[in-house]
Amino acid sequence: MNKLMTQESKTVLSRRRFLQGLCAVAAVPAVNALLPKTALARAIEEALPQFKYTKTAHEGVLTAAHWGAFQAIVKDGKMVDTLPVDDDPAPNELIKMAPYQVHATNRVKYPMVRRSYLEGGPGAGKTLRGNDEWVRVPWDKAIELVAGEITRLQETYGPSSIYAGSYGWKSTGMFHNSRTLLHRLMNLSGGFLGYAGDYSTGAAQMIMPHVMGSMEVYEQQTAWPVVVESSELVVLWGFNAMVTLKNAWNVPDHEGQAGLKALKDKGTRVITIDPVRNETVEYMDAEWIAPRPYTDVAMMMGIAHTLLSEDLHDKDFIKYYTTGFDKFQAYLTGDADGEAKTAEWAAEICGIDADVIKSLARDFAKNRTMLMAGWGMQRQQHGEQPNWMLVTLAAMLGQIGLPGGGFGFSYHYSSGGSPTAKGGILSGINAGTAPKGSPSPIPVARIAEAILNPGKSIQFNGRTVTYPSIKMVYVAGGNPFHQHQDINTLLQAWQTLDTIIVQEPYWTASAKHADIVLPATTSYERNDIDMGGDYSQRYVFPMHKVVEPQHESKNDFDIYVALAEKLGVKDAYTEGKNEMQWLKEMYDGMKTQARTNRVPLPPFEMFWDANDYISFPIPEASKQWVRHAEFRDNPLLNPLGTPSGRIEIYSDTIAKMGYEDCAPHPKWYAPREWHKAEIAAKYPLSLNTAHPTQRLHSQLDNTPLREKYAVANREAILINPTDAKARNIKDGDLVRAFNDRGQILVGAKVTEDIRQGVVRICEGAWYDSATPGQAGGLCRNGCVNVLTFDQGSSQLAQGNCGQMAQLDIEKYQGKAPVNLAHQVPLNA
Ligand SMILES: Nc1nc2c(c(=O)[nH]1)N[C@H]1C(S)=C(S)[C@@H](COP(=O)(O)OP(=O)(O)OC[C@H]3O[C@@H](n4cnc5c(=O)[nH]c(N)nc54)[C@H](O)[C@@H]3O)O[C@H]1N2
Ligand SMILES: Nc1nc2c(c(=O)[nH]1)N[C@H]1C(S)=C(S)[C@@H](COP(=O)(O)OP(=O)(O)OC[C@H]3O[C@@H](n4cnc5c(=O)[nH]c(N)nc54)[C@H](O)[C@@H]3O)O[C@H]1N2
Ligand SMILES: [Mo]
Repeated sequence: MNKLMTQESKTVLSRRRFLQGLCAVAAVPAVNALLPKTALARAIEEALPQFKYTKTAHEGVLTAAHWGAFQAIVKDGKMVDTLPVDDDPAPNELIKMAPYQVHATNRVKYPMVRRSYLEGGPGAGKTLRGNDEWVRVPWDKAIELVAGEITRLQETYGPSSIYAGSYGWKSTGMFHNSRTLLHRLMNLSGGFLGYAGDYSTGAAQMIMPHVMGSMEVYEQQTAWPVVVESSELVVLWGFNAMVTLKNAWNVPDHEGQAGLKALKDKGTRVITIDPVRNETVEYMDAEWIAPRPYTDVAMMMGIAHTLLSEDLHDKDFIKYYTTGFDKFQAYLTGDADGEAKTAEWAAEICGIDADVIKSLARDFAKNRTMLMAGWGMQRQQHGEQPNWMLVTLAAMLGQIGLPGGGFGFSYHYSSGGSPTAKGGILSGINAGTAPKGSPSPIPVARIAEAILNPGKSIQFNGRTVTYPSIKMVYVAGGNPFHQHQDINTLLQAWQTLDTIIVQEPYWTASAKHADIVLPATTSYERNDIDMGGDYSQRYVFPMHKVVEPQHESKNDFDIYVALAEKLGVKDAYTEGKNEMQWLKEMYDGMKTQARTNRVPLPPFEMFWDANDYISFPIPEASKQWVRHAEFRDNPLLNPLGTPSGRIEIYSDTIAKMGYEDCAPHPKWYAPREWHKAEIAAKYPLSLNTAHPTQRLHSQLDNTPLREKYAVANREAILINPTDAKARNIKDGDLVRAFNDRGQILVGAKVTEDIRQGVVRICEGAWYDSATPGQAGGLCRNGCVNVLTFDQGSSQLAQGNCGQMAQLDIEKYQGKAPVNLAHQVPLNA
């Protein structure tokens, strides 16, 4: 069904098959009862072309995860192996870790309560968090404690005292969505304090609507086939898709890797701009340009200045499709502030020769150029600017809306650019409606500051946000002790709260710092359903329960149902439906949409029993889709969602906000920590905290894949040979990395693949302090957020600055301490 078809022949075909489909449907009960799964799946595929019969599909149980869809092989009640589905173009080795996820030795086995809390109630022994004893309690007792505390706080302080935002990457599945299910419970029981934005694109998603009228980071990109066909030069700016495409928010379709491969096979010129010679540079055999970290905006300005001074910019495009270029131009030339942002000026800042900057400008202008950017460089102070400046650069090149030109901010994420299918879309369970009087959300990455500063007001995208007095944090499906910056401050914030509840499959650092830990199942212990391909919406995968819930763990849903019952809202919570009834309802809604699109699907029971999946057809038009082509064709009929309807290179809206840290046009701001700041005298190295290859953040750190990346049983640190030599550090050495905020142990990987003066430590290593419960302790596993600072990107976006910090390193001299990151606490 993936063959190229004309629109007409497809309609005819699907109509014919639809009739056959009806016959199959009529025979459901008989077929279901009589045929083994293989035969059933084959019979459905014959009748309904959107149903996928895969050869390997029947050896195990079909399920799916952030790492891909796979067959789980079960022996004696245990998951022992996995096989990728047939048409995954880039199967991910992470699926091999599923058995270790289920049977991990550090699963939370029973509901557990911190001893002081159990004995003294909310707030008792709060500074012992992270270093107290644990007591096992029966489920009834745990539910009673949690429900009782929700009631007490609602009655005493109201919903703003309960932070139940619970940001995080949980597991895939439209139903067992730990976060949405938590919000649903809290909305039914009085409301809660939630969050705005996210850690991924905190700065970009706030600035882009002012500039482009849409977020750009989570929207469909010009289709990969168009890029392969039309782009003459592809620039990967802070972009490492060969790593970041491994996993996706829904089940990945891995079409992005197929796109990169096609580009490589064609021999298209690819340039990567990144302080690290990353896996994508290697794979694409790309030209590697390594600027100093956090200086990309200056480098882009140098390119823009060259375009302007050599008259290479597209004046018509600027005139018809943008607004405010004149004001930016005055800044660029120095008319406005006396400093021309020339290539020489940029070279001084970013450490790339002015000649290279100039030739980039000429090459960009000469070719059909696609600027693809990742998100690492916007997870920085003034992280709004790289995206705004890259759009400005693309506007000057005048190729936005042309096939293979312009910019793209999501080719590295969940396969943006994978052509969109025509079928049906699953909607997940919803959070319900926030009751009247619910507090307005806080920017997600301001959580520690909010806890420590009740009553403080901050600016956020033109609004004032006042932090309420937070008494309780409820986490389900996220890991704050990895995700958040400046862990030592987070620890101090945590130790002021009345109550912390963590619902988790594992004894993560977040669980270890809680009061009540509720054991959650993994997604392999329950039934669910999800889409495959965040952008393509191409697949529907069943996620069959592979093994029974381990130990005393319960599904998030069932935990909330028990709480809902205690809180008197059970019927509203469940709507009278159980797991399979919810799944059927979701499937049926999707099936109705598909039928409208003339794509017939089997009934739910058949889909479920056949152990196979749905693959929707991709219309030809999707493969030719060009982002912003409609705007380019007719900007009056198809204006952007900005106030002017055009690309805003100068924004009146932002001007009115009057923020000194976010000007109304793209601007270079020297960050508070970088190689030229005063702090660099003490801490000369600049930090890069990219996303890990063999993990999803902190997930899977407790699996054998660890052996592939850990050095001396710690998170690895990439060090340039010059920096290593100056400190007498050799490959494989244990290294202490430190600054005024904290210290961590890491293992040295000395390599030319990183620019001198820069070190890389991936995010996601589990925090394990040598002085548990006390700020400042050495993290024995190498959690990089011990070193980062906790500040908003600017008053506009308040995004996190996780990809920026100065530090130093030294060879670790003492006896290597035992790494307890993946151990369960005593008594647990
Ligand atoms: N310095 C620095 N910091 C960063 C970043 C960076 O680049 N640099 N990146 C940031 C980004 S982009 C992100 S998205 C965040 C990610 O931060 P998180 O989303 O917090 O990271 P995960 O490790 O995915 O945490 C998910 C947790 O949910 C648990 N979990 C999984 N499935 C379930 C379930 O079904 N139920 C329950 N109850 N729990 C479940 C997992 O065991 C795990 O502990 O980190 C951010 N932090
Ligand atoms: N394998 C894997 N895949 C993932 C994830 C994961 O944890 N593991 N996480 C998922 C999530 S939640 C997200 S948000 C995305 C993250 O996607 P991204 O944010 O794009 O990923 P990062 O690895 O943080 O950064 C990408 C590249 O930016 C570079 N970079 C960092 N700072 C700078 C800088 O100052 N200048 C320049 N030019 N380059 C810089 C890094 O060296 C890196 O190669 O990935 C998703 N995919
Ligand atoms: Mo993210």
